[in-house]
Amino acid sequence: MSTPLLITVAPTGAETTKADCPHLPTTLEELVTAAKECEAAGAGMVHVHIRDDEHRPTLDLARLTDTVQALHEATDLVVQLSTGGSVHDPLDQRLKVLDAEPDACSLTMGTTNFGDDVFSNPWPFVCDLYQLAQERGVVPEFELFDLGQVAALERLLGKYGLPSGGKVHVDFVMGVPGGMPGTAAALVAGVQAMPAEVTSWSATGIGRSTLAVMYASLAQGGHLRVGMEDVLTISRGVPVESNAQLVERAVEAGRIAQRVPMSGAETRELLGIA
Ligand code: KMH
Ligand code: ZN
Repeated sequence: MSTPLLITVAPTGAETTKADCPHLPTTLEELVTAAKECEAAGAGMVHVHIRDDEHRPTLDLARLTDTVQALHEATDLVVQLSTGGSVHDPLDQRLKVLDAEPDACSLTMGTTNFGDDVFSNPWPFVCDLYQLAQERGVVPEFELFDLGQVAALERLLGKYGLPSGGKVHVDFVMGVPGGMPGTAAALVAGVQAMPAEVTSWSATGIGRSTLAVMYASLAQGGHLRVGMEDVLTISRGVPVESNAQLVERAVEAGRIAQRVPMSGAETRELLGIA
């Protein structure tokens, strides 16, 4: 019997420049094309950061709204907007992301050193964003960069109850310089510490930790996030050509583990999205 596998694709991120990586989907057209290819390859959800006309990260509301609509028209993927944005985005703008009416949003459970920068997620902001997501019926994906953030999730759920739809989906983002390492040992520790309310979880390893985290997640029955937000080489020194290439690799790893990729409709059911 095969078990379903959610593959979330994070095609763009906020950290890589178009100049450094011309294959990065930074325009709406490129993003929609990438999303369609990734859906055909086996993705069920897309985690979205957008760029402006100069390919710089932006949280412009009109662009975000157009992006959600375009992705809904072109695919059946669950559209998850990033509320993390870039390390330079102010907290009030990050709250306004929900005005674009996505199916889902990322919600990071605490402040993390992020390379030489700080990814700021103070507790009052986490609480405001969570309550706003509950009000708006937007399903959060709780992004955990560190083990302390697993405990913060338990605290949040204890204080404010379950998300819209009643499901609790977690994504371990591992291997960020400043966060937990992208190792099997760290993932085992994170999974063991998860609150009982968690109904599904995935993991992604940044950079060279990508394969270690992928196999560790599959070994524990977890789901996967892949994409050019997280890794830009397919093997040592070999650049990724497309996001679909990373989804295809995840599908293949899942196949060996007897896991079958979930469609957008199945992903909606998993995450409690109406
Ligand atoms: N770009 C990072 C600073 C998220 O999308 O919510 C934050 C990030 C997390 O990528
Ligand atoms: Zn992101």
